[in-house]
Amino acid sequence: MSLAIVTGGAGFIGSTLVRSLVADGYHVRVIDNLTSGKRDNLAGLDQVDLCVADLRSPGAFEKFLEPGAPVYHLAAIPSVPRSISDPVPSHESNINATFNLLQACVARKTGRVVYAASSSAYGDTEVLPKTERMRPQPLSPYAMQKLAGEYYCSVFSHCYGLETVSLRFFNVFGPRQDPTSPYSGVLSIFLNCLIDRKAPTIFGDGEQSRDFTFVEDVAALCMKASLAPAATVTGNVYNAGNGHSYTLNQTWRMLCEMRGLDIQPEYGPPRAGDVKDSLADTQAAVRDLGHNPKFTFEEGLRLTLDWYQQSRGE
Ligand code: UD2
Repeated sequence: MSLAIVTGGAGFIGSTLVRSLVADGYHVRVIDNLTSGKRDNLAGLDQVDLCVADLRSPGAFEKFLEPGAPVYHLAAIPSVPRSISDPVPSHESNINATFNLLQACVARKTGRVVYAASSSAYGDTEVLPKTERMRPQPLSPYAMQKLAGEYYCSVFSHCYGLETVSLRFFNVFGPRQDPTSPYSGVLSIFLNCLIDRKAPTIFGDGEQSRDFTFVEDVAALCMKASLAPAATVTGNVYNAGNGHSYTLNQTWRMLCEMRGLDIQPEYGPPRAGDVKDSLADTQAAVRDLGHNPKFTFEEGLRLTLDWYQQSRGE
């Protein structure tokens, strides 16, 4: 049985990827420090070892890497506002830990590293959709940190021959996304407000747009990125988006319609570091990686809503 390694595999996106890998016949080794990841996210999976280790300490995890095994690097501290209010931990986890991991992958001669980059790297562009050829213009420490990780991946490909592919995730949502923190992804918050029949708070006028991408489509793309021809993809960066965007106002209206409710959102001040509009050009990922998102936004929302209801026992 083939081995795959997933950093951050006990987190929301990581654990979905782990499930997809297991379904594909892999044995998966998860490296996670369990700061935001949860053992529960991996419950019921036999083909998984959880190695609790922190990538900020190089000596702590190198032994868990194996020659030739593909590595999916999803461990990170997400959130634009968290990186603004408390930049040191996210700097250490998003840049230093990524550097440590890449060095260890070279030393241990692992297989290809697929890196979870972020659409935030684009910042505000004059033109939509956002293509990989555009100059990055990060607007927050988080965006800058994720961009630094991409650059390190490309540099490690060029200088050390480590195969890497960076995927710029576009606002991933789905089951297991934790709605309980003030830094939680907006859809996890909206969906739980909907279940509670409560008004969400929208930061700004709600006309900002996002290319919300269902987590299973992102997991599928990660696996494709790991297997795509090395000569075509090594060292490259690709958009991992759905290719459609919705404003927050539209999204909340859609959710209310799904439930036959009419709840007006509350509005608060715009958030520092927020990107105005986000929409992925997916052509390069389709061409080079075989990206083929299967879930429309509405399908993803329904599946996620069902999951939250079940997990809350409703
Ligand atoms: C960024 C990245 C995303 C991913 C993520 C990780 C962009 C466009 N996207 O997501 O790809 O890397 O960071 O954290 O940069 N909001 C509300 N009310 C709430 C919560 C959020 O109005 O209760 C707004 C928020 O101001 C923003 C939008 O919803 O305009 C999305 O916020 P988010 O935190 O879900 O994700 P975002 O776009 O910062």
